[in-house]
Amino acid sequence: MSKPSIEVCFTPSKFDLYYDNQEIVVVIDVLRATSAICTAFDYGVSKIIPVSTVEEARAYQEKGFLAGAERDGQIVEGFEFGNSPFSYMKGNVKGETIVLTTTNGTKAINIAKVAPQVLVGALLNLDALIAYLIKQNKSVLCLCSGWKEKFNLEDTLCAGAIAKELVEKAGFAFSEDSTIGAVSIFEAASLNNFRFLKASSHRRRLRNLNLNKDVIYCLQPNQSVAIPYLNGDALELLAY
Ligand code: 3SL
Repeated sequence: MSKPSIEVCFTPSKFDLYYDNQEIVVVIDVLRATSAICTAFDYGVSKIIPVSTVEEARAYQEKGFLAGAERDGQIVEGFEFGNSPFSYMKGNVKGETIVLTTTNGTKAINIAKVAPQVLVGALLNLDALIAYLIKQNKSVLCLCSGWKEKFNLEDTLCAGAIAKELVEKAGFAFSEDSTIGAVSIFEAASLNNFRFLKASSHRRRLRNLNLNKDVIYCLQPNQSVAIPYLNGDALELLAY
């Protein structure tokens, strides 16, 4: 039997080039959507409905849903939540269903919907996710959310961490240069993510918005064992 593969796609617009119809897709948006989603589940949220546009989020809000919306790093006016993991730590989300739209992350999740299984990945849930993927022994595609279709370092670094472990610990195969590049970026960071990403574009953007605290939180590996997965239109917590 052939070995399962692990590959990395750097941006959502290239998804069709890399997706092969059968892989588990892990959507990654380290700063900050997938980190905020893991945190919301850690703090008891029941479901998150990821939508691509502010208009869709508003339509849900008008039907009475709690909703979060972020664009360019800031909470969109009129919404309860943005994209900060800390906004989900206040005991205000327990048992709730939240509709969420973010600049890149929720769009990437919706693009990945064609896959048989869509999981949410971040540095925060890294080891739990890797252990789960190794157990499945199925091919995996890491989809980096990037920034407005541009490559970014933090999602690639996280994808590289996943790829390296799947290859070294479980013998997954790979053939794409994007995967080799992602692993090299993870190795170059040599576990000092904060320093490695110092000059990165989204760290600068979030620093200018006084969101350094969010960055520090999101760049810590293994603070969570939550693995959110897409069940129809909603993310739920995987029981594994
Ligand atoms: O791009 C996204 O989906 C967001 O994570 C961006 S931000 O970190 O909220 O600015």
